[in-house]
Amino acid sequence: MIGALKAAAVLALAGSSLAAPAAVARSSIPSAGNELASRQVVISPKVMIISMFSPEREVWLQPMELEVDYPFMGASPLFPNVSCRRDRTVCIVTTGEAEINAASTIMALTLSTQFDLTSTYFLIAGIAGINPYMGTLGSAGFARFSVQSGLAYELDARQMPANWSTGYWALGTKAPGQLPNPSDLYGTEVFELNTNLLSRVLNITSGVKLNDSTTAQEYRKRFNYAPANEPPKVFQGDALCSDAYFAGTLLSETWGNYTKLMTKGEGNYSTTAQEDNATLEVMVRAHKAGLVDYSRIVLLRTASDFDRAPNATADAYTAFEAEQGGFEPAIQNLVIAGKPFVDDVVKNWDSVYAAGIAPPVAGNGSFYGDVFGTIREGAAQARRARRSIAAKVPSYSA
Ligand SMILES: *[C@@H]1O[C@H](CO)[C@@H](O)[C@H](O)[C@H]1NC(C)=O
Ligand SMILES: *[C@@H]1O[C@H](CO)[C@@H](O)[C@H](O)[C@H]1NC(C)=O
Ligand SMILES: *[C@@H]1O[C@H](CO)[C@@H](O)[C@H](O)[C@H]1NC(C)=O
Ligand SMILES: *[C@@H]1O[C@H](CO)[C@@H](O)[C@H](O)[C@H]1NC(C)=O
Ligand SMILES: *[C@@H]1O[C@H](CO)[C@@H](O)[C@H](O)[C@H]1NC(C)=O
Ligand SMILES: *[C@@H]1O[C@H](CO)[C@@H](O)[C@H](O)[C@H]1NC(C)=O
Ligand SMILES: *[C@@H]1O[C@H](CO)[C@@H](O)[C@H](O)[C@H]1NC(C)=O
Ligand SMILES: *[C@@H]1O[C@H](CO)[C@@H](O)[C@H](O)[C@H]1NC(C)=O
Ligand SMILES: CC(=O)N[C@H]1CO[C@H](CO)[C@@H](O)[C@@H]1O
Repeated sequence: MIGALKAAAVLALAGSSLAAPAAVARSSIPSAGNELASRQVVISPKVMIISMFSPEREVWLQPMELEVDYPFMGASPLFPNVSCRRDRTVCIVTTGEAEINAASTIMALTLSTQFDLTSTYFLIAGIAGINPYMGTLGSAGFARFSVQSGLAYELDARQMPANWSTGYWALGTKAPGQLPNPSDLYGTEVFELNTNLLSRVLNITSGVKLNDSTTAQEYRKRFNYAPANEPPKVFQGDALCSDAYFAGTLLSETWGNYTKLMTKGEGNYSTTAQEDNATLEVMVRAHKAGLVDYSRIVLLRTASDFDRAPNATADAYTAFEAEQGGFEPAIQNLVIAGKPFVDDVVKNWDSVYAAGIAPPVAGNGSFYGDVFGTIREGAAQARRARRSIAAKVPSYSA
């Protein structure tokens, strides 16, 4: 099976002007004392784009020339290949939708012996619902926090205590608004990314002109407040991760309140999507294993639809079903907002990105990594991990 995959990857390169990467039989790899770190076909991209389904994937293929396919074990049955530029500096993986697919695919990718991802930057780029107080249809939000909604108790709101504002409350607590004891945390509730890398990304992308549609322009006018009724912009806003596709003012406020609660007031619920908590949990584990550098992750969510109706009296279901015109601009804006970062990594690899951009010194209530503080040492830990893995990866990389 491994041999077949390796052969496919090598075959895929036939016709490329580049030589195929050295395919080294497992038996010839020097024993490094760490099987996970042994690599067979070393593809070490500078950037790996992480998309979740076909439209998010296809929009990148032509602009980034991602035309060489590498099948890998454990990939989504729908998306069996990582696709790379011919020089293999930039690649894309597609996880399949929602948390289980995201976790499974990214775990398989980080454990794959075909890739060395220890220095790779990851751009998670997907579409999302949008909080109208933070953005609008087409907006592109780069996140500091990703918060998971799924770890909650729920009563149907028709049967909740009369003085409650929502039927959801955090696991291990007695009522909405209560923070779980640290001992009750699962560890996937909140993830914080490298804010120093985020600052650079926001700087690079602040001027970009985003795509829009006339339907979206019309729909936006129903909101009588900004930024919902303004043209889309790049902004900083946090992502909420939920397998259940919720909508309406009350649930949106529920998860906005929950985001504030779980980030100790520092996060602003902005976009809502289905995968990020799962992807980031894998990245924390892979970082701890020395397989990726968690400080090199950027999370972009572009808005395809509003999470709620234009006003509190409008019918939530009608708004949910409405043709809002945000889908196509959101897909286009993944590339429009994300490509400047990808290009920056490739262009400034030697001067900036190879060494990495250290996250802030953590430990002051920071959630960098997961809420457990699994990798809270941050930059120092990441660099140590990278050095040690560099020593283990055979040096025949293409
Ligand atoms: C995956 O890559 C293989 C090898 O290049 C190719 O034959 C196959 O069509 C690709 N599958 C998809 C779904 O793109
Ligand atoms: C709701 O009512 C219960 C019982 O009367 C009380 O203990 C609780 O503090 C109230 N909760 C809120 C959020 O007011
Ligand atoms: C969110 O929190 C605010 C402020 O505490 C509260 O007024 C509101 O009812 C909450 N919304 C929901 C849906 O729980
Ligand atoms: C943002 O970019 C400008 C140049 O485009 C540069 O002068 C400035 O220092 C940058 N700021 C940060 C925080 O990177
Ligand atoms: C948005 O992208 C579509 C598809 O590429 C294009 O046809 C349209 O002109 C773009 N609109 C704007 C306002 O950029
Ligand atoms: C984001 O949250 C912070 C902290 O709660 C708050 O000060 C800030 O105004 C919020 N920003 C927006 C745009 O809502
Ligand atoms: C609320 O939205 C509905 C549907 O868009 C609209 O018919 C109604 O006039 C709006 N109400 C207010 C007060 O803006
Ligand atoms: C953390 O706290 C220490 C001591 O108060 C301070 O020196 C350091 O700058 C703080 N770091 C951050 C990232 O706020
Ligand atoms: C609701 C849900 O599926 N939550 C998941 C978030 O991701 C972590 C890690 O993969 C899972 O443990 C949770 O179950």
